[in-house]
Amino acid sequence: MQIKVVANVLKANRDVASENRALLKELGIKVVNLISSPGAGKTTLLERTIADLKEELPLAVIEGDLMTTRDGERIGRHGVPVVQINTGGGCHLDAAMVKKALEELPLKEIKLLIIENVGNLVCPSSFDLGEDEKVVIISVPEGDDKPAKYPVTFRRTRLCLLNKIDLLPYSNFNVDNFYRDVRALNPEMKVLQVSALTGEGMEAWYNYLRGLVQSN
Ligand SMILES: Nc1nc2c(ncn2[C@@H]2O[C@H](COP(=O)(O)OP(=O)(O)OP(=O)(O)O)[C@@H](O)[C@H]2O)c(=O)[nH]1
Ligand SMILES: [Mg+2]
Repeated sequence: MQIKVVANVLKANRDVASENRALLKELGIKVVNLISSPGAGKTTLLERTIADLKEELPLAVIEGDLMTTRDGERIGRHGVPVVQINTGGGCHLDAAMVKKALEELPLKEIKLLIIENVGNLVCPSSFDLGEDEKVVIISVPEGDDKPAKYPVTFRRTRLCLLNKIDLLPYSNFNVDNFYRDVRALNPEMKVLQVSALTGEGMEAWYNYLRGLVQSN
């Protein structure tokens, strides 16, 4: 009985995600679902991305957070449309939350929507939101063993950003071990090394976003 209920929740979520996907496709909007542990740098990466790309790529952001509007306020200061979702304790966003948030965004004016999921490396990857791509961020201080220990998200994504590479000289993070474990889980995974703080490596991430927006 318990298993049936969970299955129904996931099926109901998939149905709403399909509606979101169809609407966004019709409008020609590409969608990225950003997933990471708390503090890996999702909002910092978004802030720099917006500052560097907003004139070139009209974009909007949906912010997911348990309780506060702090990340939404950080994004709002950059002058792009943003909707903050508070899950009230829930550990991930779901498609119905995103559907409601879409009603608040000027969809006809944007080409790219980036969704910052709730900081959590496990649950968010099980809930389709209607995105084109899930992107996972791991940061250097978390340790190089995280892909092997939290494998599910790495099997469901095609791009991993290794953030906070400015901290590599002060850390025992082993980049070779990290790549080995990522490739063992997902041989197709593309990895980009970035620092959202210093801007190092960010151009490759921007090229990825440009390519996504131009794709069919
Ligand atoms: N050194 C360094 N610090 C960074 C970098 N990116 C983010 N930070 C710092 O990491 C901390 C957390 O960054 P956030 O961007 O708030 O992380 P987040 O993933 O959005 O966090 P949650 O929304 O709570 O899950 C902040 O103090 C940032 O300044 C980076 O590339 N290098
Ligand atoms: Mg954040």
